[in-house]
Amino acid sequence: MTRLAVILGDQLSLDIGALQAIDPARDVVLMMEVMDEATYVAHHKQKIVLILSGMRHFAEELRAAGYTVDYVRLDDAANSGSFSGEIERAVKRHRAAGIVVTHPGEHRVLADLHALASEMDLSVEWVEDTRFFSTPSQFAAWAAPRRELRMEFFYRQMRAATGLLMDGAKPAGGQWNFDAANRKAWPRHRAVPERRRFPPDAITQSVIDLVERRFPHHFGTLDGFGWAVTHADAERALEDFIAHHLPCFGDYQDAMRAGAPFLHHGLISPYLNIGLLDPRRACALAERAYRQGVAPINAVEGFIRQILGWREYVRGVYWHLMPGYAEGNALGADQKLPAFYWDGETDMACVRDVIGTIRRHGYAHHIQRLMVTGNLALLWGVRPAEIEAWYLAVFVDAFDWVELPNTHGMAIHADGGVMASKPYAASGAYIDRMSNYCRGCRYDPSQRHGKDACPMTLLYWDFLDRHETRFAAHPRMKLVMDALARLPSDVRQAIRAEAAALRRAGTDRSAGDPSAAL
Ligand code: FAD
Ligand code: DLZ
Ligand code: SF4
Repeated sequence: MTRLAVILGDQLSLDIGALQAIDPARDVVLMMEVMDEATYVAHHKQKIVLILSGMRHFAEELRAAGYTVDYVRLDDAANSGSFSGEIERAVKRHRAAGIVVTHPGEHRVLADLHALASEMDLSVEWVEDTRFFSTPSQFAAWAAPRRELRMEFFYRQMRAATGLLMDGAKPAGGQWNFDAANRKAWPRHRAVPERRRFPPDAITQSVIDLVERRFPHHFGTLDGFGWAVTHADAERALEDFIAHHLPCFGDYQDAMRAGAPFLHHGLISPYLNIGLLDPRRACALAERAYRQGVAPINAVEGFIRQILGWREYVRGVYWHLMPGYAEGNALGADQKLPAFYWDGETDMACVRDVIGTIRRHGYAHHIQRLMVTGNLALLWGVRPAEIEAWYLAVFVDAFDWVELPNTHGMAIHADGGVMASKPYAASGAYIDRMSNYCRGCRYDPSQRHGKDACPMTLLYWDFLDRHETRFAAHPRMKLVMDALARLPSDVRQAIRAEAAALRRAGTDRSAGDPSAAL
């Protein structure tokens, strides 16, 4: 009897487990465009286009490869709007004996599918997602005996296990990590490189029209949509990056520049996350560039660490600690998300630039996510669930397994130190050092309080003040906590009062959250 291989919108890989487990001559591939997935948070318009167009192109690829594909479109009259509803309908339509599902990337979807299976008494074959270097159970085995989890040690084990960037038992270049070489600011007169983008074809254009029609109130613009939506174009994007940008990736990995969102970053996370690119291929091409002398070790090690280290590590943390992980709020953050996260209307030049970039591209690079929008949410004390829903909505590459640990753990320290031993809190001085934002800003990054005080700097000292008891004895925060203790009490009072006034001003209008309209 027929079985259905369920392929979700982030499982667009020809070698995905569910496709390997079926007989193409007898079984059917089920793909479903459903309202629930577009609206559980109000995703950026470009994210919906990327996924639906990626799905439609992938369905064509599967048909060309000999699969029978049952593809449910968003506008199909009988579309129930949910994965569960569509699987139930498809099982009846095909009188299917059961379904085959590759382990989904989100706990929410996994729980729904388990519930459906038991309600329908449906036979489900669960297949491992092999598109990662490690499995959740390997991570759990690594984590079990450890008192604390640190990416660096996981990463070293992954290097040794895969042989990536290894010379025998030793790390290539003689060191595991070249991060210290990767903190240059963008030189003032250095030209900003052009990046390859992919103009919409007819399929993508019809999805753009659909999204404009069905999701007009969602965040972001579709003007100039330029993401790849096929394997072939994603491969071109990767090759372009390796040839033209990888050599400088390390040097400028942490640099930020107004009006220049991409610099030498990979721009490949959406493709890796939905299956248009294979992380093994990305790492292999990067290593080849190093071995051929085309890219230096600090660049290649830095790039491979992001994929083999951070990407695998956050996924491991997610499946190891979910669902409880999302519930933590170690710093007692209780503030509403400021309205300018949605409309960018703020005098903070750094925040305005980053929100504008996200609106235009559904993208910001890592340091912008961590040290501008993330740092501000941490210092502001935004409620974890609100800032996490924002990250999930506004980035084209956002899926719970990767967004949640990065936001909840790394950016806002809501996990109390599982992901990072100390909060990534920084004042305006950090942003001034790594960008040209402050030169175009009405605030002064060196001022802690007063009318010209930089909000990042003001809130940084307020953050230390609010959490003095918690961090006073933290060995890696001793210098700043000592500096806080030396501040005169009237200065500390002024910081508290001005920070409270800033928070009130940021949340006194409720502009913008498109999820509120759902
Ligand atoms: P590059 O800088 O070129 O890096 C190469 C690749 O390494 C990326 O494509 C990505 O696959 C991987 N990578 C790098 N850093 C990380 C990381 N910390 N975690 C996982 N993978 C990493 N990444 C997502 O893919 N989806 C998210 O929803 C997401 N949310 C984030 C939220 C916050 C608060 C922060 C601080 C980071 C988040 N990241 C997320 C990680 C990182 O910012 C993006 O992967 C990266 O900016 C994507 O752009 P790029 O392809 O140009 O990356
Ligand atoms: C994000 C998304 C959107 C917007 N739409 C769909 C869809 O219509 N159909 C689909 O299969 N997947 C979609 N996705 C991606 C899913 O949310 C993602 O596959 C699950 O969350 C599992 O990670
Ligand atoms: Fe951002 Fe402060 Fe610099 Fe302005 S002065 S750009 S708010 S860090």
